[in-house]
Amino acid sequence: MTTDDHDCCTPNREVSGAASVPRADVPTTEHAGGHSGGHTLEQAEVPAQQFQMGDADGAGNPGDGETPVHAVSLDAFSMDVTTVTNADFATFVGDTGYRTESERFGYSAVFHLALKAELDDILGQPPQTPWWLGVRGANWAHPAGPQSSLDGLEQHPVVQVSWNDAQAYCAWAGRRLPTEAEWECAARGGLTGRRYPWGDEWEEGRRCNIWQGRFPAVNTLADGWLTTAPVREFTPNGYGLWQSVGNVWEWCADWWAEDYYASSPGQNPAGPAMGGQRVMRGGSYLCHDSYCNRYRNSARASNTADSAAGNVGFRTVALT
Ligand SMILES: [Ca+2]
Ligand SMILES: [Ca+2]
Repeated sequence: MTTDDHDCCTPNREVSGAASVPRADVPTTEHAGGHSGGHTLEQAEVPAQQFQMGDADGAGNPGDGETPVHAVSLDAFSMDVTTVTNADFATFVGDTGYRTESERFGYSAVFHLALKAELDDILGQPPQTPWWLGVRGANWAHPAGPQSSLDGLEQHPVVQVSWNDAQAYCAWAGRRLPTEAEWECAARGGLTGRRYPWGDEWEEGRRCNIWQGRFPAVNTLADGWLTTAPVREFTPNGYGLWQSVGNVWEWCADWWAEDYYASSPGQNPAGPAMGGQRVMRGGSYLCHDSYCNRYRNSARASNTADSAAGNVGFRTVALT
């Protein structure tokens, strides 16, 4: 079965936490400085082009709005070949003293099998997605809970970062989040109408980091990873992008709207003018063929801008 909403992908902040946890101040980008020298990720050059955006093979979930397939023209852009790593994010935090939203709220969402915390630290458990736990002390530096650390994870994607946190990083780096259209164009790697960044073939455990086994209790680890993999595992696509599908969801700049493709502009679409949630793309280590097949080029999901979880990160593009 597949789910009709996005709750399986990541819980939102209000659902995963306890009602007793106070709201945090919304962080600002007061540290904006355009210190692009601090952002050193290798770049993929995506040429100006018209591409076919959307689900061409009917694999999409009802309600995700992956259709109609439509032509989109984009200007050229430069994009990080990987998601921002823990080492990258540590440079940003070291330079600015920025505190992420999970630190300000005091908790974040951790997948149950990854938990490294006392039971007392579990503040909430969404009834619809009980594999997510709201965990006190979980944040980017302690992604699985207060007893976890980043030791050995320097080249893994930063996680437990909200859309607002990603914006703050971009402001510091002098960069921006990709639009949803840019993200899909880059993920397609120059191929047309394919399901995955490499084509249509599937080789279990060989192509990307998702879930194998019986979700959410049994993971055979056929691809080697229960949670995040290093950002340069598997094979990059035709533009040199690593792991656009699988590993971690990636925040995009756009507001979310299920029906956006029916009316989106054909030239450099930047999403609806307003909304309640932000777009995420690419799926994560929790995706599974039988439950949440959103590890595809055209798959779409969303969450509130203050939400964070252990399977959501981001990559950036250059300002033009
Ligand atoms: Ca895996
Ligand atoms: Ca990804």
